[in-house]
Amino acid sequence: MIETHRHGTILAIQIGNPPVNALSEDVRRGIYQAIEAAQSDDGISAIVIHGAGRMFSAGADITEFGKPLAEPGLAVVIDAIEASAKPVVAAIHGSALGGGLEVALGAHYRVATASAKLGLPEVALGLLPGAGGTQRLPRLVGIPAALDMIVLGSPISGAKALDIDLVDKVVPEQRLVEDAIAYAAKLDRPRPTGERAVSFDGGEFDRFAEQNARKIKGLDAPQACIEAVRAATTLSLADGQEKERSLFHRLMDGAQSKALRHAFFAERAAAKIDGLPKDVALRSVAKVGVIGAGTMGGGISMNFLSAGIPVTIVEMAEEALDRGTGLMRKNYEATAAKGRMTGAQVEGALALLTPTLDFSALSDCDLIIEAVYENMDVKKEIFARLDGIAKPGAILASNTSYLSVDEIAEVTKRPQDVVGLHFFSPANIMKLVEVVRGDKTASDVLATGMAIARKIGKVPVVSGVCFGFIGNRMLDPRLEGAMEMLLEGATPDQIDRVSVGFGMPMGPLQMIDLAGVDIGWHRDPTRIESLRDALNALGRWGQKAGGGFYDYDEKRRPLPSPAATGIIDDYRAKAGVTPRAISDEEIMVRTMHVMVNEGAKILSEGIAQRASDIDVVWIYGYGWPRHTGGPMFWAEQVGLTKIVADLERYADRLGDDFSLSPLLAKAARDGRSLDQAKAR
Ligand code: HSC
Repeated sequence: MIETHRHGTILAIQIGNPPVNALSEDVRRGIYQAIEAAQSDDGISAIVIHGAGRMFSAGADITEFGKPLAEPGLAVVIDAIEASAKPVVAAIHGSALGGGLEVALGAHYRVATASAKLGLPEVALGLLPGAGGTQRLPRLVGIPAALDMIVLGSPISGAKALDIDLVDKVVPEQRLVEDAIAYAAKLDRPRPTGERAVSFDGGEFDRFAEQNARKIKGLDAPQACIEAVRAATTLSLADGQEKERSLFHRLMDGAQSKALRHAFFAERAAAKIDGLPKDVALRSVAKVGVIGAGTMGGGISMNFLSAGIPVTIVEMAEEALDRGTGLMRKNYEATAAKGRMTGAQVEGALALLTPTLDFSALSDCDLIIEAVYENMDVKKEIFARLDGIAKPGAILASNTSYLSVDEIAEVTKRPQDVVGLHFFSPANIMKLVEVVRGDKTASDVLATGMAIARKIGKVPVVSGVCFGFIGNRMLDPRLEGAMEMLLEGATPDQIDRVSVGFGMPMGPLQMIDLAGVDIGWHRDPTRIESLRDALNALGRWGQKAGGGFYDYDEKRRPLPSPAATGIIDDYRAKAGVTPRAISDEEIMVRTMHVMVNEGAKILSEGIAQRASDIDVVWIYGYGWPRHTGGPMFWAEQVGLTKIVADLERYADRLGDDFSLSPLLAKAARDGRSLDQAKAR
């Protein structure tokens, strides 16, 4: 765990706790003992702390959270580092995150590689830096930079850290330890961070709160982070740390941190595929083909281009191809205008794109993704053609959001090479990719699908084949419930407010407005068999048509629509429905609980490998509020017994298609989690 080496009079303390050098009990004890022993060793003039392997340290060992804290605590170790009478240098490569950076802040001097990542991401776990970070960082870099790093959790590079005086020197990675030792050899005294005063003018907090109000609204941890940093401006290090500690414990015991820590591990668990050997050899993906230059095809292509992977994009007509590539350029330029890309990066990405009308240009691609509209016959025709031209071993993927990957694979002579790669709109931004495992999908194809999704910055989750896979299958009862309640008497605003109040980015009807009220519409304005038909017949197709359930202002904010209200009232009257009052509780059950019920079915059928995979799908695909942990975690926190009781209470309003998931009923009855109930 901890190794020490002497280099002349310099003691190097190496943290070795793979894979991320988490500061587990043994590591803490090892550092503490080495620092203490060095104090009375006349042969040691200075100390260097560095990490073995990929990084300095990813911070406290999150797996220890929730268990009794074993001594020495991290704050004690860091205080001992700072109190060292011999200068201590932290030598940082890879990542120094959370408690890892706090160790470096306790050191008297810091050297880092230019590409190292330094950050305090505790806020993403619903916590704050609890080992002195909120007190030491402002003393080193001032309030504005400290607030950015602590409250927003955004890491910075070693190069940027040098600019803001967080590190003293940037050195090349291959000479990190050697240069840190040489640096330490020249130091003659310690320089405790805690002895510095914080410079501030008082206005920093208000300015920060104003600029970031939207990002931190309703979240416990950012508020506590601000409070802790504020303490650094008035209290001594010791008193500030005490304040920090009490805020840390309050957050640790709260529901939000529990949910956020669940989300952290859920995301990593999703990377693990049942029944797949860990060492399965991946197929190489050096060139990608995309069929269809529509919004999805364009967005999907951008992900690969941005990751430096060449893309050949195929369309049927010149006009569609030009429109698609034009939109990609526009999107890239918008990103550049926000300062997130340079002009050279935009041109570099687009230079990797080959637009063509020639289908056979896909013959040298390693992965080909079909992204045309949802029609099984069209998809089958494309895959049959692909089978004829794709090179042996190429992965053939469909971006279908509902259709059977097995049925698509059947038209080829290589169903083992076929997989679903379901991106979410807008595909260049949304992080989720459902990697759909067909009956015959080969292990290496599945594993490559997961790996390539990660490579382009996505969060992949494996789904089995069913109509709508994990996400859209759960979306269906949610949207249906909303439409039915609208007919029964609720207003769009009343329905959506329940979801938005819960923390969703938008309600179900706002979502239909965004996707298009006319999706799947028969396009016959005289045939009015549903409320949706009635809206469509009068051109209320959603945002793209200026309005659907809502009108929209120039900032695309939804406004109550007298026109939509008129159409809804009229349709209700014609359908003989007398509107009734609908409670927020009923809306909750019919838009949220029904999803949990469908999720439980998805789990019991093996479409999702584990309940937490479903949470990841909803957090990254639909903006489910991360601080509630995802729908399945949320349901378990509410209590499955309550979820079941609520569903049963409204059973007669849930429609003939509704049936209670036997797995959900069993888990509730036995007082177990859904995964436990499934395993039995
Ligand atoms: C913290 O530091 C709190 C402190 O402020 C003070 C606490 C003191 C409290 C005192 C009381 C008052 N621990 O992500 P990967 C695992 S909070 C344990 O796939 P990458 C991960 O689960 C911490 N395990 O790798 C996975 O395990 P699996 C603040 C951790 O290369 C494996 O390592 N720090 C862990 O893509 C590989 O991870 C953070 O929030 C940890 N800290 O990314 C940083 N970190 O293989 C969290 C990772 O079994 N970590 N694991 O699935 C990360 O952001 C990423 O892991 C890295 C590496 C960017 C480091």
